Amino acid sequence: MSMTVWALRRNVRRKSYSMLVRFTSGSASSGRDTIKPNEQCIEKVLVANRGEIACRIMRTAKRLGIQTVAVYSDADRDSLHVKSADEAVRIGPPPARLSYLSGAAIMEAAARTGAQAIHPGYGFSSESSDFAQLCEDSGLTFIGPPASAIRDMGDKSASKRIMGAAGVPLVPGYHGHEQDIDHMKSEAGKIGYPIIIKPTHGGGGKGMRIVQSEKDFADSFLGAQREAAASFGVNTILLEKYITRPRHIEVQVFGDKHGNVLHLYERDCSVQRRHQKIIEEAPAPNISEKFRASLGQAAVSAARAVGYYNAGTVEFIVDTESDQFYFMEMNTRLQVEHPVTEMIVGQDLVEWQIRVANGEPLPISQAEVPLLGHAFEARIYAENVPKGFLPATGVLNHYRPVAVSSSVRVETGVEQGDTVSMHYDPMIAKLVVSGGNRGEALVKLKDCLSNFQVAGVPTNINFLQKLASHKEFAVGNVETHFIEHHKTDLFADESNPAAADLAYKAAKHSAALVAACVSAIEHSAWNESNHGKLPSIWHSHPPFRVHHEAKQTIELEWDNECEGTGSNLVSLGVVYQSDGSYLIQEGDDSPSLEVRVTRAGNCGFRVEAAGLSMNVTIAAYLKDGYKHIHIWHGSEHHQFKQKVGIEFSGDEEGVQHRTSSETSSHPPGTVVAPMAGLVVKVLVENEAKVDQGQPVLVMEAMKMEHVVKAPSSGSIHDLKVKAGQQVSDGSALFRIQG
Ligand code: MV4
Repeated sequence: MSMTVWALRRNVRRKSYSMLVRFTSGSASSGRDTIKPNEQCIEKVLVANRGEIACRIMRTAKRLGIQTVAVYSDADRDSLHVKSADEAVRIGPPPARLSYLSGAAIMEAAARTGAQAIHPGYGFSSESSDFAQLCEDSGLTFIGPPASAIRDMGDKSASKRIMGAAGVPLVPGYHGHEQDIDHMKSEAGKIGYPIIIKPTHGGGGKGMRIVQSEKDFADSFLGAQREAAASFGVNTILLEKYITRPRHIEVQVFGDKHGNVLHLYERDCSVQRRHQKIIEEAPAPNISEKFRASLGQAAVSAARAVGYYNAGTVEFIVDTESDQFYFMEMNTRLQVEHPVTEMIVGQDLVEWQIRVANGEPLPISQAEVPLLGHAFEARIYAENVPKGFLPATGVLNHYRPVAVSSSVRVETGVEQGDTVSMHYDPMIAKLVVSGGNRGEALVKLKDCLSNFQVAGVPTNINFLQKLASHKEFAVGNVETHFIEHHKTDLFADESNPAAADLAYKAAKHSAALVAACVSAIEHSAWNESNHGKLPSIWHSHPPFRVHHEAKQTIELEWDNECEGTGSNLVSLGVVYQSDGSYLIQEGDDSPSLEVRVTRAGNCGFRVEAAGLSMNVTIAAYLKDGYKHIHIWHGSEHHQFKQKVGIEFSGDEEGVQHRTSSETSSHPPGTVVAPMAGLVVKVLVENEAKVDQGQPVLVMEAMKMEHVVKAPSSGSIHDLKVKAGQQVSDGSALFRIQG
């Protein structure tokens, strides 16, 4: 789409960026502005970032025929952004200040690879005027705004003075240099309480204080000063009238080096938590065309006031009581949520950034900016929602984002098997969807969220689904306190027994499907392990009946998101019937469910239960002495865990040693196989005395070795497995007797 637009302006079709540069250099008359014939030409770009944004920038660079250089810390050696680049340079150890924030290491990487330009992405050095200056001083093109604009906008008081002078609406407030407490207090009195105190440098809500009345002013002011000094190295403060129920609406602006500035409509980013945006959308819902046009004009005035070029965002808060909008700050970078704008204007903003950095004029005029429907972005984080949104780390044992299309984008920097580390932002992916209107886009958002599969680390996907499904969200009633105002609807509520009962019923049904699918895996694993050793008759369909007519018990513990809601144990009887189906019975007196299972590829199953046929995905992994099993079907996702009877090498210290006696029908002290796999080595013999933690045998599954250790000291009995033997999940390996 964007290529077409650029091509149309110059009335020529192009395939690569270098062709375009040659063309524009020689055809100054076709552009809005004269382009110098000695136009610089970016042929190799270094991306000074990691994760999804590094991948996203490199994708556009590649499409334009530009070579890409990634930089990486030791924690990211095998990351997707490194694999996505033509070349990659190690820049230091995991801590960002020693790698991604090291200007010197990045300059060296650029020199070593011959990159002519640096794209900073967002975060890290993207809003450092020093870094922008360092690039220019090193003869590199900084793909971003002029260093002076970064500096101007970095000081929130200075930026407000500039914007006020340019006629951009400001919240009544005080942005002066005089910082004496008595002077500030009298300014606060003039503004009228409640007021908000903000540090002039830094952002993200840090150091901000809401003051309800004059008696609280001194404490809040001094506290904010201390926090600002500690966090930003500058203790200057500004004061504003506090807007109680604002919306956060920001306008995407773009300027070129020829003085052209335009806006690409607005995004509503009101749905946030602790200044962390969660769902963003474009355009903003429930605003008039007139209001939209005023916002756009104010944003363009703001950008012009600082001689802006490249991508920028002008942030406003909108007072939902008075419908007034006010300038808050200007972000001088490409923002995380830029894809929702790209979706509604059909443009590639990274392409615009590169071309503008290269000296080209903007490809379209304000009047030519289309408004194509509606888009949402949901940020998928590795975090523990019930534990107060604590950032989570760990291995993405199962990672299957939704399929992308012209209306669905998945911006991600990770793959299945990657580790979400503690060193960086725990964002796993951005899910971006668009539709002809808000309703269509919202349906798609909910559908994609329910099909976005992540297992291994806890995520906020379920929470995002609740947000997207909220009735107030459906009608676009968003504001910055949305999550707080609707917390009873958004968080699992123990005090609502009807809802809890419904959730438990749904989980129990999913558990029955898990039991059937797991049994099917065991059966086929058994068949595969005996392949070639049994007459061919056993390989016919239905598979060999391992436990024909015998009742097996599977116990699952529902990993309920809502803690403390009583027992989450589900005990399931499984009977394999002669027609190949499974009879699953929950408890002893509930009716049994007949389930037919057909395997459908890796992790996939076709399942028919009580006449309902559906696609099911199952993922399982071992962690912290538990086997975790996830199931996805329809719009449901449930997770269960089972205690495993062994400990694995590589497990964390202090993990409880567990034997199957607590969970199954094996004799006490039995150690069971945690998964279907191959016994590689048996290290001890029957009757041998072993110490607690001593390796007994080595298993291999999924190309990984697991050392099965003695759960306690004692002697080994009933050790019947031999090296080379395939064992099924949960089967007895040996028994330990104290
Ligand atoms: C405000 C405000 C109300 N009144 N300014 C927060 C981040 C920064 N970019 C602007 N922010 C705000 N500025 C005035 N004059 C409300 C916010 C705000 C907020 C404030 C406290 C706690 C949570 C908040 C969430 C979003 C916005």
